[in-house]
Amino acid sequence: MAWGKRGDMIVHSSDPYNAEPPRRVLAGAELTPADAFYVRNHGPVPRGDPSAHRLHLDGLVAGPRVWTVDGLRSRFGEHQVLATLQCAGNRRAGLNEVREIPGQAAWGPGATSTARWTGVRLADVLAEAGVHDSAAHVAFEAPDVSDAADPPQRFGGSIPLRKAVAAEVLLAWAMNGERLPAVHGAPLRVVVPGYIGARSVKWLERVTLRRTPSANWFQDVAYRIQPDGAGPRAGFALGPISVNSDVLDPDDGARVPPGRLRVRGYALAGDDREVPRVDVSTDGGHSWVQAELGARHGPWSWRMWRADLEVGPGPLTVLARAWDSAAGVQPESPAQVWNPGGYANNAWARVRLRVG
Ligand SMILES: Nc1nc2c(c(=O)[nH]1)N[C@H]1C(S)=C(S)[C@@H](COP(=O)(O)O)O[C@H]1N2
Ligand SMILES: [Mo]
Repeated sequence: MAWGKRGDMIVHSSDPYNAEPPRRVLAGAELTPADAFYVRNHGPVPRGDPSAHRLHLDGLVAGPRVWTVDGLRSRFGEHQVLATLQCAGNRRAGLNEVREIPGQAAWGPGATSTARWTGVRLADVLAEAGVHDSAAHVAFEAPDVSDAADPPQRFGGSIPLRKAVAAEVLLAWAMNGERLPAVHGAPLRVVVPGYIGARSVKWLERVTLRRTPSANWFQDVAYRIQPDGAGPRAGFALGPISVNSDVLDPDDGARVPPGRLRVRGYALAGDDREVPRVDVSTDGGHSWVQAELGARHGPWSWRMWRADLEVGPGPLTVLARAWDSAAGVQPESPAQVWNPGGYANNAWARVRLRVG
């Protein structure tokens, strides 16, 4: 199987490799096994010798540094974070139903996966180098060159300095206790919990302290919420993700027997918010019942949920919506959040079933 993934991955493109697991596979586990974890690549996976890898730290720092992965491991304390990555293109398929977004893959809800990441804190590495007062953003760059960018360029992006120095942001070499697989960024990636997946740059080669956000195409042009019909740099760059959920089981379009129906799904709140409540409706959103929430793992991880419904024969639409701890709630319809890039669809989850 390509890149060590399961045979039933939904492959959006094979070169570069982009794939998400089917809904029911995600439903099975709080931690997504590496062979099911979604993959989002904008260019070829770098082929360099991992032991020759270097991390360059430069820009507005007192002392620029060059680190090996072993050097980072021996100099700084090791930390772990249980964190969900979610691509901003997750659930784009729902936006396509409103109006087609040309040239972008129709991702389902599976561009969301959770792992336990091991690494050093970016905060510790930055403190050691001495961050200049004028620095406000931390830019990341990797060696993979993407033809999707205009002009073609390396993949990169940035996060605000105040996020970069937060304890949850790691330079990671392992996921779920195993060395990072090549396709997930070996030997080193940054993990930015609570932010769109694009900021968790894989094969991380350069960290640059700047006054302004990264000028990389993937920060400055792509991964933005643009107004309809506006120019490429209009709108705003995505950062923290918005509260979201989806149904993972049963699958959209499934046939289920009448009687008790167990519905399962995930919910995820952005940045440092949590998911205190998930609602499910079978009457178009007139009335809602509260789902039972799974284990609480803190703000950086999704929260699994389930609801037991009594269902009679006929067509049935199951809706779900999550709330976050700032009382943010998912909007009803993808038409409310449609945007030209097809990002951040967090409209109510909706699966259409046939009972009987
Ligand atoms: N170097 C590099 N880093 C990258 C990307 C990429 O194409 N190149 N894709 C980003 C995007 S858009 C997402 S959603 C996540 C996906 O991480 P995964 O492939 O490990 O699931 O990686 C991010 N980091
Ligand atoms: Mo992404």
